[in-house]
Amino acid sequence: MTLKLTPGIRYLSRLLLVVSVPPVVSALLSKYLDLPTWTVVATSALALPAFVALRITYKEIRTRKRAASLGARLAPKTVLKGWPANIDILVMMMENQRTGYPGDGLWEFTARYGPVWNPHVLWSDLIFTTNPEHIQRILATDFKNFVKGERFRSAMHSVLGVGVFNSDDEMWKFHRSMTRPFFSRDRITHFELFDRHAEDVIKQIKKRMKGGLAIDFQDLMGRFTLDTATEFLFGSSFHTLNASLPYPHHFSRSIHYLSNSSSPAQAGDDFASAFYEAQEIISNRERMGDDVWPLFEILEDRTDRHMKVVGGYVERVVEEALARKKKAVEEGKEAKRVDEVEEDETLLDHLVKITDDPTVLRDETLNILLAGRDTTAATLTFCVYLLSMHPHVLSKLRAEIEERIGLKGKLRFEDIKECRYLRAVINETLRLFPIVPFNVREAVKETTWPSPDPDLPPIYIPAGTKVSYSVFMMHRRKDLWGPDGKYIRPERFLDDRLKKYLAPNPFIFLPFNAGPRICLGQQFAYNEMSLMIIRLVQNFSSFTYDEEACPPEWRARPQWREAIKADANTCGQGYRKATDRIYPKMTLTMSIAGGMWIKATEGDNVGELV
Ligand code: HEM
Ligand SMILES: *[C@@H]1O[C@H](CO)[C@@H](O)[C@H](O)[C@H]1NC(C)=O
Ligand SMILES: *[C@@H]1O[C@H](CO)[C@@H](O)[C@H](O)[C@H]1NC(C)=O
Ligand SMILES: *[C@@H]1O[C@H](CO)[C@@H](O)[C@H](O)[C@H]1NC(C)=O
Ligand SMILES: CC(=O)N[C@H]1CO[C@H](CO)[C@@H](O)[C@@H]1O
Repeated sequence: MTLKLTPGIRYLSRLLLVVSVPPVVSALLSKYLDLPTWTVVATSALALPAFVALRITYKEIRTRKRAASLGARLAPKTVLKGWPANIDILVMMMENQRTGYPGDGLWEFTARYGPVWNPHVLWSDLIFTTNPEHIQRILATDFKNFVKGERFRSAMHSVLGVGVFNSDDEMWKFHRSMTRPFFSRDRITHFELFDRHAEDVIKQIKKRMKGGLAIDFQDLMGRFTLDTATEFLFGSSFHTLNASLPYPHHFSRSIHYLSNSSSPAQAGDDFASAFYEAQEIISNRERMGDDVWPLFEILEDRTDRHMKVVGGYVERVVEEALARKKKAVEEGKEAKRVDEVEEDETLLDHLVKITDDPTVLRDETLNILLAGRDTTAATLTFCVYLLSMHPHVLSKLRAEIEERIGLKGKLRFEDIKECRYLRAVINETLRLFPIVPFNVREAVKETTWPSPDPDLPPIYIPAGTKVSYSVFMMHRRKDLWGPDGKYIRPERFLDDRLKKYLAPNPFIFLPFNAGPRICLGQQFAYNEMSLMIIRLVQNFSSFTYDEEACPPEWRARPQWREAIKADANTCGQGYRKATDRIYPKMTLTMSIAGGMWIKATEGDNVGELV
């Protein structure tokens, strides 16, 4: 039997080492200097808090000195209720994560302190920014100085291992260069693959509509992207679109769990939910912070159970791929070039040409699955949510598709490039609901950032500081996007507003990040999403959002409607919070809590459109 060290045990043993220094030292001193016992006890008890207090004070003084010598200032430290160590802010953030609308509590800080501030929870610095110039530094111009870092890696490791998402420097370069050729051009076979699975989606919706009940479009998109991803990554699809789909909560809660076959589709459902749970756990670790989360995992690594399900499946697929390669080599067929990707090659086939290491293969494919699947599914879901709430956008989109492609029949790969309004609709979705809403990096060396207020000195960033940035909040700033920034206006990506706001300042729109770590799958995602939306719009003339079908505990909270009154105090965000009829929820990525339930009308009833 092997004894596995849980994250909590590892953390506590490090802590114990530190805590035991004062008693050991004072015990030794008392032995040699012959001091009374009470001094030993007293110094032991007081030494640690004194040491911690000294360290914090020393760090504070040093930081101020360094900042002054560079002519810079510190980012404003936030105060909420003034509890010690800003514990109240940690509690507020955890509570909002559980029940709030994204950005709750943070907009108030931004209104008070400007776009950069430091919540300074448990005396540790975290520089938070929604400023495009700072985000540009982090991602592009000062890229080398802002890494994911050891602390991020240790929180993510049990799920992401050492893949492209979770590595820095040379390791990251290795992973990125290994995967890049696979995404280097538009692959027609992918298009055919998307289309096959999209047809399954349409069939499922039509089938459900015949019964007159709503369908959870988010669940459907999760299946669509899992089926396509497993096929292009591994070569065989899970076919989860073929399993029984969940029903609205008021129809029957239990039906959801009734399917009890051991079909591959069921295995796919298990895989998907285990992977989701694991992601939720690691994103909570990141939120709690490096000194807190290990304490919640003393008895077990909470991801273990889920990763057994996920890893078990991936390891099997990797073994099969390695066996195929071995066979090919034995038959003398292995002459493919590593820097080229065959048209019908899966990612895994491509990777086994480069390495035989099963861990690298497992981690890399899981990283791509994580990076590519939920992001695409959620964006499609938010997009159809917006279409259902804004029928005039849908009818304009439908008109474009009718004109450029036609509402019936064959779809050619080249055609989707013609649909500019479609891209603008996708972009507007990504602006208001960027799927990676918050992100974090770590400064390697000290640096300064330009002050958002030109009358004030630049902002000092100490070495080793965590910096967090929110694309979600930046995308909603009306000083960057104009007075109509809070409304759904796809046209802003096509008309004068483009020239006025985005074109001169491209770093205000970063749904895929920027710089050397920009999303590898951006083009791939636009293609997959465009195809799915075109097929939906061809087959259906309207979508109706069905709030009643969503479990009550996950509907937009009634009190959110009040937020409109706090519009000014929250930089104009009260409007969105008050009008959105969904509950956007964050793990590592953002999705809709309780699902996104819709009804759809088939295409023949075009006349009914407003
Ligand atoms: C709408 C869909 C998508 C969105 C919004 C999105 C967004 C992002 C973002 C924000 C990052 C940066 C994360 C970070 O560095 O912290 C990222 C990275 C990445 N994305 Fe995407 N992504 C999408 C789809 C995809 C797809 C379909 C794939 C692949 C099939 C993919 C593959 C990757 C990879 C491999 C990285 C890591 C790049 C690196 O660290 O060097 N993404 N994506
Ligand atoms: C989907 O399910 C149906 C009926 O259960 C079956 O006939 C069909 O072959 C399945 N398709 C796939 C692709 O698994
Ligand atoms: C599912 O199948 C297992 C064994 O095949 C059985 O024990 C269990 O009761 C079934 N569950 C449901 C909900 O039918
Ligand atoms: C959408 O955004 C992308 C950047 O992510 C940009 O390259 C593209 O031009 C935009 N297209 C439209 C039509 O808005
Ligand atoms: C299931 C279904 O009816 N799908 C149709 C959706 O629309 C396209 C374009 O007209 C058809 O080719 C599909 O058969």
